[in-house]
Amino acid sequence: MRRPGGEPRPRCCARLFAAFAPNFRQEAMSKSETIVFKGLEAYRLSSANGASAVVSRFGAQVLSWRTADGCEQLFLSERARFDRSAPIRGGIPVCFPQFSGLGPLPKHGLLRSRDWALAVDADGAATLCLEAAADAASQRLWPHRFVARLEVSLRDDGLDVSLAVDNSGTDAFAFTAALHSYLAVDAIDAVELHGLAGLGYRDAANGDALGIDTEPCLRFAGEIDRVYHGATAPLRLEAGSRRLGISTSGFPDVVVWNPWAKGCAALADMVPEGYRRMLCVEAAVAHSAQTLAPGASWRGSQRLRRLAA
Ligand code: TA6
Repeated sequence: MRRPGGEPRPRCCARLFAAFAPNFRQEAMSKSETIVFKGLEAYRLSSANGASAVVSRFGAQVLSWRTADGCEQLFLSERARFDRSAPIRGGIPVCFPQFSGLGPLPKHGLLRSRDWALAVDADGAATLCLEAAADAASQRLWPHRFVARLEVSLRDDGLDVSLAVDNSGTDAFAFTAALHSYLAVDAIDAVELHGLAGLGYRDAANGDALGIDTEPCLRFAGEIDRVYHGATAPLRLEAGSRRLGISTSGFPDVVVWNPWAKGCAALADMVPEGYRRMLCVEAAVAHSAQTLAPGASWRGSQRLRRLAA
């Protein structure tokens, strides 16, 4: 995407993308371009109505999603590190092949601190696909062959993010995974999350206690770190003037995380009050691992939609 020693230049691969994604419709004036964001090589997607998104090659991480009114919808910590020495705190980190500490691998797996390659770029369309495959480093820790693809599509009123995984090896493997979305809120204690009532969860903030959500909506007054099982119905985030619809496909679970004051203070890449302006609502495979036979593929996606106030 960059000329040697020169400025990044936009790429034009719309036909290639159309072959990859037959349902793709090129939206007038939508575009993708290569940019440098906080020193990292990244891609900016723009839609005709003025919405935009930024995706870093490092971690294939969405770092910004602005709706047409200019409002940033994702939280990105002021103290996030962009020197590639650590995962970036905020946006939408990709967790694979391990969610959190559910196994022997580094927390949240192997891909959030890795450079991904551009797989398909559609100049003229606000969609982009990045790819990361097993390499010598991943195989030292996890001896399986895989190809992971992250597809990001900016819509006029929303953002679709999909993670696809192929088992390109000769043995079956099992994985857990997440799109660890950090949603921006103005004040966490004024936030309501609707759609989880009646679901069972495991609460890592409470000794992995199991519970059932009996409240009509989730409100926040302290640390929360729950995996909701079988959370496949759409959710609605109400946070003052911010209203988001959150839906998933392929991911069976939803993780809700906020570290609150004490947990936040323990994170070097967060300002002390940072927890007040974020809520992670994550699309996850976390309750039970997903098994993938040789040659088989899996795909999960999270769709964020701005709702009218
Ligand atoms: O998804 C929730 C979680 O697993 C929490 O337990 C919390 O630790 C969070 O992820 C952030 O993890 P990180 O490694 O990015 O600090």
